[in-house]
Amino acid sequence: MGNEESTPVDESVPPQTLSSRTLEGLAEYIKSGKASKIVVMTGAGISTSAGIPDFRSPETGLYANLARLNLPYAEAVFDISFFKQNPEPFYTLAHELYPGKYRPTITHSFIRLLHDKGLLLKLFTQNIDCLEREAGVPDDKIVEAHGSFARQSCIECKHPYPEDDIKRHIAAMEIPRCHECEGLVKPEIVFFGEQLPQAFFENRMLPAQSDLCIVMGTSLTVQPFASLPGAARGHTPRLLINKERVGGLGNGTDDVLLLGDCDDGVKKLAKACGWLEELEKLWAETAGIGKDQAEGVPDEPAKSKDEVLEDEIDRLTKEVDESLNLSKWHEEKVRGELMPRSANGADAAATSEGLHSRSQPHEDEKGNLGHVFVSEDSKEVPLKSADPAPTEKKDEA
Ligand code: CNA
Repeated sequence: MGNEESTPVDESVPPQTLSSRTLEGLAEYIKSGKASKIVVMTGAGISTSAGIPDFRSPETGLYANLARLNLPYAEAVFDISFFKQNPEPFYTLAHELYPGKYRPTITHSFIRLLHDKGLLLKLFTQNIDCLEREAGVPDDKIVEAHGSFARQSCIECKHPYPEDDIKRHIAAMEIPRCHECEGLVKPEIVFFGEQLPQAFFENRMLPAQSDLCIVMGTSLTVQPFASLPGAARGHTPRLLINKERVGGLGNGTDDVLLLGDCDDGVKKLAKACGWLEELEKLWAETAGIGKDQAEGVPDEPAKSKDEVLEDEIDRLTKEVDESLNLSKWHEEKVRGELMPRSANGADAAATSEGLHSRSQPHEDEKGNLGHVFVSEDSKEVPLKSADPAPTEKKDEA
C-alpha cells in the first residue's frame, strides 16, 4: 500500500455493510453488536499528544530533531550496523523515550476500552513507547510490529537482559553490556536491517477475520505494516482517524474517514457510541503515569521565576549555537556528498533498508531537540559504557 493519492469511493456507490459512511453509521454498526472483532492499527500519531514526537511531522517530528546527535543521517539512530559502531545516539534517545515518562493518551485508553468491552481482536502497533500497555491493554492483545522497550537482549548472544538493570543504566545514561558475553544490549525494538517479530507474521492475516478495522495516527508508509488494512475483507468497515488521508483508506465501500486529531476522533466515536463517560473515567485512571514518575528519575523541584527566565535564556543561547552548528553540519554534509562517503556512512546507508523499510529521503533533517530531549542535562552528560561488575553476573535465562 503506501501513501496513495487515490480518489475516495464514488459517493453514489452505497455502502455495503454500514447504513452510511459516517461516524453515525459506524456507531450504529458498533452499537448493534455487529463489530465484535475489532482490529486496531496504530502509529506514532496516537502518542504525539503524550509529548512523544512522531517521525515525519515537519518541525516537530523526531527525525527533524536529531541533528544534535551528529548522526550521518537521522534514521541511523535506528540502524543496527550504526548502533554496533556507536550505540550512544540510540541510548541518548532511549533515555528520553523510556516507558514511565509519558502518560498514555485518551486514544490509548480508547483501545483499552475496546478490550474491556470484549471487542478487541488485536492491536497492531508500530509504536515502541509501550503506552498501550501502560493504558492497560494486555500483552496477548498487542502485536508490537516494530518491537518495543518491553524486552531487551544482547545483540551478540541474544541472552535476555534484566529489565531492572536496563532501567537503571538508561536512567544513569550508561550503555548496558551483556552479563554473559559483554556484548551490546538493545531493547527489542526493530531496527532498520532487522526482522520484524514472529508475532507480526503469525497475526498479520487477522484483519481478514475482523468485522471492523480502526487505523489511527500512522502515515502507513512502513512496510509490511502498511499492508495490514488491505488484508480486511471487501465490505468490512474501516475507520481512519488521522490528520491526513493515508494508505488508500477512503477507497473501500465501507471506509469512514475522521480526518483530524486522534484524541478528538476517539472522543467523537465514543460519544456516538454512548461510551464517552466510561472512556474519560478510564483515561483519568492513567493520570499517575507520567514524566516524573519514572523510576530512577528524580522529581525536579519547582523552579522560581528567575530560574525559569535563566532556563529560557539558556535555551535561546543553545538555539543560536545549534543554528551555527547546523550551518556547519550542512557544510560538512555538502562536502561529504562531493567527496567519497566515509566507510561508516556507506555501511550504515547500505543496510538501512531491511524488511522494516520505507523509501524515505534522509535529507534535510534539522532543527532542535527540544521536543525530544526534554532534559537539558542529558545533552551535556556523555554516555558511559557500563562495564558489568562481576557481582552483576547472574543467570537470567
Ligand atoms: P509517522 O510516519 O511519523 O506518521 C505519523 C502520522 O500520524 C502522520 O500521518 C501524521 O499526520 C499523523 N499524526 C501525527 N499526530 C497526530 C495526531 N495528534 N492526531 C492524528 N494524526 C496524527 O509514524 P508511523 O507510526 O506511521 O511510522 C512508523 C514508525 C514511526 C515506526 O517505525 C515507529 O517505531 C516510529 N515511531 C514511533 C514512536 C512511538 O513509539 N511513539 C514515535 C516516533 C516514531
